[in-house]
Amino acid sequence: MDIYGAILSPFMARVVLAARFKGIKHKMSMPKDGIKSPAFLKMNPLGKMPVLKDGSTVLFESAVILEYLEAKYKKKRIVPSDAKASAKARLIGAMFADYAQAAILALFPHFDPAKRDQAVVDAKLADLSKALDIIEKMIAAKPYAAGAKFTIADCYAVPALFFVCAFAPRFGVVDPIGGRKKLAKYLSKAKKDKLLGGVLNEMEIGLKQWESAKK
Ligand SMILES: N[C@@H](CCC(=O)N[C@@H](CS)C(=O)NCC(=O)O)C(=O)O
Repeated sequence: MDIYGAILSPFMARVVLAARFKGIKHKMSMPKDGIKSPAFLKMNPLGKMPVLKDGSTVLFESAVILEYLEAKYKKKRIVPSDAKASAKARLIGAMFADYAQAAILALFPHFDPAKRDQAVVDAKLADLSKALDIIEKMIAAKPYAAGAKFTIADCYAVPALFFVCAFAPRFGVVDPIGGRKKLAKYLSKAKKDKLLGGVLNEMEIGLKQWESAKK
């Protein structure tokens, strides 16, 4: 199986986490001529990463890819079979992806302090803070996001937290986790976890490469 994209992308990282957790043999790579090349656009007309190629099956949209992996590789599940536990894991995942990560990504066009729209920045930072407050109430951190076991919630949580911690300080939020104790505990445990910590390290390396390529 091939997974196309770069691990720095939180959308890519969530898929890689699921594939590694499930022990799926795969190759991770950037498409040879980039994500806007005709060959890549044939696989994903949106020209976005990740793309999964499994034999004749070609998929894009990370949430759909996660569903595919879960349906095909059932031995190590990322979605609990119990309805309540499944909803809990999905809800935590949605808070990270659709609110915390989305708020950070919305700040990207405002990197340059000289060109930024401060009103938008303030609004998005408020959204981020609200999302993290809600997550603080929901997250288990025991040690995983939804409880004692790795779930889909962790696939969404760790890449989103990486982005929050890497980019919020650039907008003046020095300590984005703040006094949120469970979130801080979760992140500190994730850093020590082989799978989650490994991806956090790779994202850090990816960030450094991205930054030096921009110079
Ligand atoms: N909804 C998509 C979002 C994917 C996405 O936005 N990927 C970014 C990387 S972080 C990308 O490829 N952006 C390039 C572009 O939009 O031109 C998913 O979940 O897979």
